[in-house]
Amino acid sequence: MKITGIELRRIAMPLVAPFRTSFGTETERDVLLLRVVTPDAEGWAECVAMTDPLYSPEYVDGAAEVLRRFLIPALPAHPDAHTVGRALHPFKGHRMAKAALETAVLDAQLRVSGQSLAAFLGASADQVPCGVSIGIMNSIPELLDTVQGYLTEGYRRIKLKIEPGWDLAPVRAVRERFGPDLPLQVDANAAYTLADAPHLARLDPYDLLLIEQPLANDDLVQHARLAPRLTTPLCLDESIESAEHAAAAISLGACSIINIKPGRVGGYLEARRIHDLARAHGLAVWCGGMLETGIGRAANLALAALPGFTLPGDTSGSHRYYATDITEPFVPRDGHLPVPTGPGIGVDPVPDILDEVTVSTEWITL
Ligand code: NPQ
Ligand code: MG
Repeated sequence: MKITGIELRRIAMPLVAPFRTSFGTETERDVLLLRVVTPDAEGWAECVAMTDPLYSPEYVDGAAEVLRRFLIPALPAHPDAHTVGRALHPFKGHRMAKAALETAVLDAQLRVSGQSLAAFLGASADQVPCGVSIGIMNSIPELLDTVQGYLTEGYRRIKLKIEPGWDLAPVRAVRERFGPDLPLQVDANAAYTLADAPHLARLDPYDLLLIEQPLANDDLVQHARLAPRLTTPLCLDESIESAEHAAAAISLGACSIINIKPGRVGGYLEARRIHDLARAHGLAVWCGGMLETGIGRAANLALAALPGFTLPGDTSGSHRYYATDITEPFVPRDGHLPVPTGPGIGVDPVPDILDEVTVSTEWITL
């Protein structure tokens, strides 16, 4: 497949409500989109890096720079999704930028061959259950109202963001109000240390599905020490950047569940490797989210349809984050989203909407 050029497009997407985590509050999503142009098709992808390097070291301006300066110039003359990964391998890190480039090439390639991303990856489901991630709130009553709203919309699983000072009380309140059958989990985004183990063990009575990334990104060994001190299953997000990291975490006993985000691990092929490895070892995986527009959301739904994704993901409907999505919105029905069936990621940006949110575009001729 010959690529004639690649467009880098920055868009600004206002969030329906501020989203607060242990590392900060977001009110607008600053997204880098890639459009790979070939004589026969265009491929789209979304880079999940944030404006600031708060979730991981990557950030949007850095991702755009590494793409234009190193990654795009290193593409093979006739790339496909497999050869892209190999060509980018010499460059260390920058997995979100690499993931976006590989995914855009893969989308173009699949649109040419007429195959859906879900079929390419080996998906076994045609719809996936929706979970929702709920930010840190100003008060418990506000939190309970928010949870009630999502349950009314049909969401199947609730994830509460936690941090020191906002952990036991919100979990207790949600459990008491919505009962023992609500699938409930928490995400600390690395806000604790191993010294907090006795405190985190106080979450045990609330029968959570899992606790996600309690300790720092590079604290695999400390997570392995923490895991046996909790009855709540330990899930890793930020710590797992590759299948090698997943193998290390599994052999250390650092987690029993993995949140797979294709951007964090360098793309959908690496995400599938982690799925395969986890499945072979009997670990559950689920598909995380990075406040994606419809472009990234569509691709995540394809991944979440693989057989090892046995827990609901952060694969919410478009309106969880955006009043107007850049694609046809994904709207949950009966608590599920459909896995796209069209060629590639199966969705396209709506040109007028895309233009309205576009901040800048840059064309790179190959
Ligand atoms: C997580 N996501 O699982 C993250 C982290 C996260 C859905 O909980 C802007 C862009 C704000 C990306 C906040 C969810 C973000 C972001 C949090 C990602 O850890
Ligand atoms: Mg997380």
